[in-house]
Amino acid sequence: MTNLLTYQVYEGVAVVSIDSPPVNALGIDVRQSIVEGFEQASTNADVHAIILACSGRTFFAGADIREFGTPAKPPILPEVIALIESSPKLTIAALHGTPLGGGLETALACHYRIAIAGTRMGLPEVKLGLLPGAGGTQKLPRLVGVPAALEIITSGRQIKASEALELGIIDRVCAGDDLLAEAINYARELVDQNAPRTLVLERNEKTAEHQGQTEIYDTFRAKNARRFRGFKSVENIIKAVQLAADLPYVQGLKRERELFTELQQSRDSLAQRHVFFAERESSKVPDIPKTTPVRPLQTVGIIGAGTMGGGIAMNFLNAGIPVTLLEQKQEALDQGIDVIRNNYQRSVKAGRMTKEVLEARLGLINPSLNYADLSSVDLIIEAVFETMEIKKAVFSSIDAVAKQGCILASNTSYLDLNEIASATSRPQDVIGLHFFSPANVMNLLEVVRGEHSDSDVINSGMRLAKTIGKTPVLSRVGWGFIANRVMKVRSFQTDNLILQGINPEIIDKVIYDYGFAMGPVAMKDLVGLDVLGRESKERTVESVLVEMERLGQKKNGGYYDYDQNRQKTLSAIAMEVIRNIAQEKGIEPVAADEEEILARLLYPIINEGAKVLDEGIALRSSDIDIACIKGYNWPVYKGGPMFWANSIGLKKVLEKLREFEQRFGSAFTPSPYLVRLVKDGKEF
Ligand code: 3H9
Repeated sequence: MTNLLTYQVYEGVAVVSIDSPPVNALGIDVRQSIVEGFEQASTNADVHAIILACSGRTFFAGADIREFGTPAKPPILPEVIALIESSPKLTIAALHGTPLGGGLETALACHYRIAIAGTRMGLPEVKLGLLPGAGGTQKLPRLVGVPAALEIITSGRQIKASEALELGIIDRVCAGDDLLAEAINYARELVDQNAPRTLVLERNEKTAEHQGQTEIYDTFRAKNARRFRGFKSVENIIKAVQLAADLPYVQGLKRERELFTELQQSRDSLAQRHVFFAERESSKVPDIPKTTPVRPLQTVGIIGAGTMGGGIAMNFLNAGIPVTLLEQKQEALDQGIDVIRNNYQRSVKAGRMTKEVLEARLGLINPSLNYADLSSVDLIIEAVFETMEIKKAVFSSIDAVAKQGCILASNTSYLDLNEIASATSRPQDVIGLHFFSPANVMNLLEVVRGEHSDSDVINSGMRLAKTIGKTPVLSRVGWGFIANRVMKVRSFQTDNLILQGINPEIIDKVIYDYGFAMGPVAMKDLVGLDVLGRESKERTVESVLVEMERLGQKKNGGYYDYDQNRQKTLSAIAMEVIRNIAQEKGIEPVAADEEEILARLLYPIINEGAKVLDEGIALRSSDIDIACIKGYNWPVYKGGPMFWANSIGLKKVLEKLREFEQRFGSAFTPSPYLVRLVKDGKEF
């Protein structure tokens, strides 16, 4: 018997229980253990029912993602599932934690499923650029029908036990919290009643009504076209679900396997698997062990109720943490709270929140005009105007009132955190908590480690990210930290390309086609040209457009004109301004095809990423990937700039940068770190 398996028989009910921390992923040892347990139980004449369960945190949380890309070792999961399905005994899966992907597929091989309340199950393979490849696409529609299966599998969402019961994915929710005892009783009940032993694969009643229909899939595609754009796995999922309705199970299963294999070998899935592990890695700080203490986080103070401060506040309110929101003037405070209320009201209108929840969240705000009201909070986040003078004054005021042990955080995007910390008597308590706009939506939290930040303060910053549902990335102090710094170079190159006569629409198209939601020129218009050009004293296209009161989408259009439906057309006025500025600066037109435009826009980001690593600002290249994905919506199926660079080949990237350096100057000078990596034949 492998040491992952516990096999016990309780008066005719065998319990096959697996223990493989942390999440009972279905790696080779786990698969072997299941087979071992089932073989024993299936051949034992005294056993009438078999319960498949797991100990630890969760029922199998899916296939072992680390095994993908390595040669498959038998028994592979579909074989294990077939073995369970061939058992002559009554079979029951006892679920807890997060039965996901292959885990749920294994449960669907049993005749019955019981789950403890709090269990969250699903088929999240889409998030890894995959589809459920062990029967999930063929079985879920048989249980819940085609429309629900399409929604569940393409979203990859987790379903609560209560909803799973309603949908028919499971058969019973435990009344109490002793899963095993209730599963054994349930097994006895089923045996006593001589309950039917129908396998999910034999059930066709839910799929029959959609057999031969194509419209349902086309409508689903069209309705979700925007959300699905670029995700190849979604198309394979839709095809596979259609097969469940149209083909006998065995044939559908065979096609599912082919569609799965195609995805598993794709670059997109490789990128998404990289992102899965990168996301988990980013919260680890090598010199700060997990055992480092965390400071309490019961209450928060936020200084500044503007767009950023309000958005930051919402994160804590959503997590049930009271927020003291501080402003200088009553009017600004009222306005800030109104914006928060309006944001929540939009959720209520969309049916994502109840009025009671809205009121409860707003009830957690303690509005204030007085620094003294921050004296008892555990964490203070400053989100005021981005100038050093103001930030230092605010930190000095915070220092005067904050209790001992309070974490003092700045949301600065570009400024020197160490200088800000120097305005206090306790730089060890100061960190950066850099949120990305809109702060209640974007998932990135850059935790900035100051020169003097204490380990427990950094650890607390990393942990609090999880509390408020963000992914933390640790950054050292440096202009723009990680995400803003590396992405800023794209903006700079966009300006250069425009002045060299490249059509802004083409620039936007290239970036959109790569997978971003919006091109950089359209993005400028969205953010507001007045906001962008603030630091610059130079006469630029944007400064002239702002002089002309063309501020972007919000007023008179910018690079584009906008109709009442926000449909855009390139502005003749803006094009004229571009030509004039190019002439003033003596910039000659340059021809570039789409491939070159893409390289000129994105290779400098890779280069800047190399510098960020070389300077020790970021801990690892995968952190830069996460920062760009979570902070700037870099398409997840490209894996982030550094992963993408590896997949292109660093040698090719370096050669291009050198060519651009020759043609366009030092903005493309390769980072010595990148040069070293190529010389040593290494990757990021
Ligand atoms: C699949 O099943 C394909 C099949 O359809 C077909 C097959 C033929 N594998 O997230 P956490 C590790 S595809 C390997 O921090 P949490 C994770 O890396 C799979 N490792 O904990 C981390 O390691 P470390 C479908 C895995 O409590 C540790 O476990 N399933 C796997 O916040 C703890 O993870 C999924 O996509 C795995 N499957 O969340 C589920 N899962 O400590 C993916 C986790 O070294 N997993 N690890 O950093 C999850 O969504 C979350 O991990 C889970 C726990 C919700 C389970």
